[in-house]
Amino acid sequence: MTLKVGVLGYRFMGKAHANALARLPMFFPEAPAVERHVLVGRDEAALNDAADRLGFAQTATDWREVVDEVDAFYNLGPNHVHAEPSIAALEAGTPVLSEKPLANDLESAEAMAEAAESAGVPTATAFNYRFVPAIRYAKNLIEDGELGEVHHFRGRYLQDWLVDPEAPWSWRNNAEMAGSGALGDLGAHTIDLARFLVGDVERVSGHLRTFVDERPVEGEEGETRPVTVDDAYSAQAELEGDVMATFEASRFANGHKNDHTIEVHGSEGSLKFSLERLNELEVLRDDSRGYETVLVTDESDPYVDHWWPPGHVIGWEHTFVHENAEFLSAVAEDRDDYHPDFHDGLAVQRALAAIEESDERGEWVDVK
Ligand code: SOE
Repeated sequence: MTLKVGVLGYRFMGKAHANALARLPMFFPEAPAVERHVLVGRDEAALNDAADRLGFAQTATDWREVVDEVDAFYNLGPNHVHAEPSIAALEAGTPVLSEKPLANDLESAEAMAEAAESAGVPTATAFNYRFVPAIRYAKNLIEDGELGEVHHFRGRYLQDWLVDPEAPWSWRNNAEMAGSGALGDLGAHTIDLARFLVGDVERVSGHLRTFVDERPVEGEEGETRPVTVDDAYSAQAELEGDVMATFEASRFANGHKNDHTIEVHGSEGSLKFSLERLNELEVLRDDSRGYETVLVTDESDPYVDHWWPPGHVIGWEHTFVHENAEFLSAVAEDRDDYHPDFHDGLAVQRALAAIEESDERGEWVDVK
């Protein structure tokens, strides 16, 4: 059986997922056969060009024509577009992958998770960093008790693409469209990894900052639009199991391009991960004098046997291949054990909302 995949959105994430779908037959032959069946977008000229480049059989300008005639619907649109098409697909019984964060606000995320519950089909929130071999290796270390009792989780996601005040305005700068800025775009990934590696976020104290409050509109000489979301956030948090956590993300961290780092400290050891060195994990074991750099490229390491011999490293794009292989296998087998699903996406959205509420109230807030 070949799964027909319909995809809404054809820019950055459209390319990442189309590339992943194209890699499956060669590197994950046990995953279901898939067809890049239909690409959805509004601008017909750009859409047709993208469909050719990304290898889609056909195009559509209205997602309503697509959601009930594909075997899986990928919603890769801006955050404010995640809810309506995804809920319509679920109501038609179609499994859905939505890019992260799940939505632009908590109410929409709750509606998406409810629709997923009612539909009873696989869903995915595309937190792709769960599919880095080194992150899976880290999870296995923690679950095997190698770090002992976890005391600290520390996550930072630093970029610098907006530090130039002349960098143009985009939907990511608008509260109605994005929901939040660095918090939802980058912090969502870190909060999801905290849930994956350690436990749920129970209580937060958040701080948001906007450094540049208006930006030029690309192609519109002299026109500017307001920035209504955060450029950076930091938060302290308590995680399930009395774990002390700190979270931070910025789009103004000069010199950092896509620097997502995770650190976990336990009673018996510690680990450190950096996305800019994603094939490695720094591990401190109880009896060692210092951190050991583990090159996570052995064939016994998660996902590595699908690629190359030890030391032939992989990259950012491979995380999408792993994510697609896992999700589409769950779709083909109609399994309900795929994670991160819409309920995981909602749990992250609740933490995002609590961080924003804490910033507004200036006090600690429980994550409901
Ligand atoms: C922001 O620039 C961004 O593209 C995020 O939206 C992605 O989720 C992240 O993986 C890389 O950076």
